[in-house]
Formats: sequence, C-alpha cells, structure tokens
Amino acid sequence: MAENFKSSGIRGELNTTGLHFGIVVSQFNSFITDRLLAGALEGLALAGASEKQIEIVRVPGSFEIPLAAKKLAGTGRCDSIICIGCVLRGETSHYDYVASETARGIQLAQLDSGVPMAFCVLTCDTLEQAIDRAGLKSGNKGHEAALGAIEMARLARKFSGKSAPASRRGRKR
Ligand code: INI
Repeated sequence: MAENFKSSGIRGELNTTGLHFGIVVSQFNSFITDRLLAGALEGLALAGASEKQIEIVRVPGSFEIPLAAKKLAGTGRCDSIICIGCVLRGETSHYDYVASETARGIQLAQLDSGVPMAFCVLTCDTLEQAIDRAGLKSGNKGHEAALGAIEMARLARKFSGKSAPASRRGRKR
C-alpha cells in the first residue's frame, strides 16, 4: 500500500558530518546513566562524530533534564540533544511525578525550541531492568538514542533548508 504514495523525499540519514550534538545526562543513578552515556557516545562515534561535535551537560537528577536541555537548545549550538536519565520505582509515588514530568518536560522543550531531543530516560521498576537496558540483555538505549538523534538532526536540517545551525553558519570548521 505504502508504495502507492509519493514520498516527500524528507528523511533523516545517519551522517554526522557538520552536525553538533548536545547530551544532557542526569547524575542520579549514575551507575546506569554513565553506561547510557557511553552507549550514546559510542553510537555517535560509530556514525563518524568527533569529540569536538559533542558537548555534555550534567544535571543532578532526571527532573532537571528538561530545563537544561531547553537552555542548551537556546544557545543555537546543537542540531539535536540526547537526554539521558534513569528513574527507578521506589515505595512512594515520587517515581510517577519524576518520570512523567521529565518526559513531559523534554517533549515541551523540543517542541518549544524546535531542536530535536532524544528521550533516553529509563523508567524501570527494578535496577535489574535498568541494567538490561544499559548494555546487558536489551542492548544499550543510549546507543539507540544516538542513532535517533542523528536522524532527527538531519531531518531538521532538511526542513530548515540550512546547512548549519544559525550560530555556526559562516564559521570555518
Ligand atoms: N531522579 C532520577 O533521575 N531518578 C530517580 O529514580 C529519582 N528518584 O527516585 O528520586 C530521582 N530523583 C531526583 C529528582 O530527579 C530531582 O533531582 C530532585 O527531586 C531535585 O529536584
């Protein structure tokens, strides 16, 4: 069925040339978020990104990710931002507030700023579930998020028709 429709031709590719990435990482549950960060960095590096193309911002907990991501987007430096956190269910309803507000905040930040943001915030019932998603049984969600961030950065560039973010246009690379 899909083959009957004409494609707009707008699609992101896994090419990091000329792109700049932000990573906002929560230090809460750093045992997990450090591994997600390593997975994201590996994903970007495998797609050809160098250290110069990546900037990392650390925040205390997942709840702080949306504001930091929005501020980072506001600098105009980033083509996309990877948001990394890990929220683990405890005995109270605190988990629900942190998890839902973090997700809502990141979505609002990307819609408000227009800078794509990859959601790499694990929301797990147990530490074991988180470990599985940070490189053990279920792959590394940081790596997945990096690929999504590259694709969305390319897509955003295609929509804007620009070859570089406003703040870096005209600069020598
Ligand atoms: N932050 C997390 O990233 N993960 C958690 O599991 C968590 N729990 O369980 O409390 C958590 N809380 C801290 C929160 O993100 C804020 O840093 C804190 O509330 C201060 O604003």
